[in-house]
Amino acid sequence: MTEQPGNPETPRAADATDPARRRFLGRTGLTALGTILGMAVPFERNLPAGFVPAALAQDTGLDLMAGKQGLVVLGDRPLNAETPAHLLDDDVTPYERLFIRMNGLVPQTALDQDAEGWTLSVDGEVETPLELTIDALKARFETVTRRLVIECGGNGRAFFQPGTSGNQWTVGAVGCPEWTGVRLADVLKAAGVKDSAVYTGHYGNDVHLSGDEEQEVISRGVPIEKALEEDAIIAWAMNGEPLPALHGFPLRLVVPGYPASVSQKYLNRIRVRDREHDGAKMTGDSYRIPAYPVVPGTEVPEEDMVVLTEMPVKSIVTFPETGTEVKAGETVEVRGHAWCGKGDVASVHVSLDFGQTWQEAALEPPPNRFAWQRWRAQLTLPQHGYYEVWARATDQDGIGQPPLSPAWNPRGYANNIQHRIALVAVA
Ligand SMILES: Nc1nc2c(c(=O)[nH]1)N[C@H]1C(S)=C(S)[C@@H](COP(=O)(O)O)O[C@H]1N2
Ligand SMILES: [Mo]
Repeated sequence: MTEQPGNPETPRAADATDPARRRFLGRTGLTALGTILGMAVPFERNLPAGFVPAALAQDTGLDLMAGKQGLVVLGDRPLNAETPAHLLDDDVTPYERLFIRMNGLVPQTALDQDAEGWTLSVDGEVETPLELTIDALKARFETVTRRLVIECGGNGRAFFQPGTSGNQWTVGAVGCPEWTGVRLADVLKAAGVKDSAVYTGHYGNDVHLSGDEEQEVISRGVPIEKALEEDAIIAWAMNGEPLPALHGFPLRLVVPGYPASVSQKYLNRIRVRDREHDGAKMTGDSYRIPAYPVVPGTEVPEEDMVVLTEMPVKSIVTFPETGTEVKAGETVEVRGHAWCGKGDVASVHVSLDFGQTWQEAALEPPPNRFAWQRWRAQLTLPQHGYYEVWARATDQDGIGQPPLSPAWNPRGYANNIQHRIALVAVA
């Protein structure tokens, strides 16, 4: 199972399992409620045991959304929210507009911004296992700052026919913040990767929705060759600030080009494996696609599913907002971003006539590999009426985005269907 909102059996069960609530219950007890709220609780004696007052009930995560602007919440336990395309216009995605994908609960250490004693272990198929504090990471390895796209493997799932289960992401489970940290490759090299190394396995300290602290929330990995490329970083900062609670404080991996599920938040361990990693959400049909094209809607035997690796070429239109009115006969700038799991995007084209003709957009080179690339096109809507702008990016191998959903797969991954917006021209 993957990408599916958790479903605690009853709200009460959820109350009892939320770590913040358990802390409240464990540390303070209900008698302290009046003190915490700063007011009398006349019927306090009636509160049933194990009950958490609504004023302190933060397990939905929605309170964590306070600093976000304009995101669409798809689920609150776990918290999942995407960004409308027109709010993704920035070259560097600010905190306020970065999508959120939680498979479990935000760990208390992140909520408290408490990195005291945090270490990153590197073990498994390495010559010298490492246990690095954040200070040691900063001291031992070169610090790099990179703009890197993270895109959920399920972005675009909503467009598959027939539908597939999981969060119904449309176009906004993607962003391109600026990350600061050290190269994953440098850390792995310091540990000395053995010849037997095949894959990485990533671990974090977020809490499973069941509340069971032994249960892994998500633990994915990448082929060792990918991990040893210089692009992936172990980050402690996003856009010049310590990582926010929602995005992995105090450390996260950012492995660009692959589904963002490999970019482990709350990172505390990297285990080098001698086989394909088999952590939570690596097996079954999680982040896996059929090894061959299948008829939409068919069941695919588990042994025929392979791990989703490189994300396909994609683009979005971020300006103007869909539905905008423009003047007929006047030139309007249409713009957006394009990115690709293979590296640089080769070209972006736009169509104003439902795909009959295409005009090449101006495409900027990325500031660094795996950053998204700005594209712009000047369009003139000839007369009043309804128009659509379709955008199509093409990768270095000449493979472009399809006008309809690409290869259907049981869990709805890697949908790079062309993005389109509506424009209305007025006389
Ligand atoms: N520890 C941890 N890391 C995680 C996840 C998670 O649930 N827990 N979700 C993954 C998935 S599926 C995605 S798409 C990205 C989302 O990153 P963001 O929430 O910072 O946008 O984080 C990845 N890393
Ligand atoms: Mo994801």
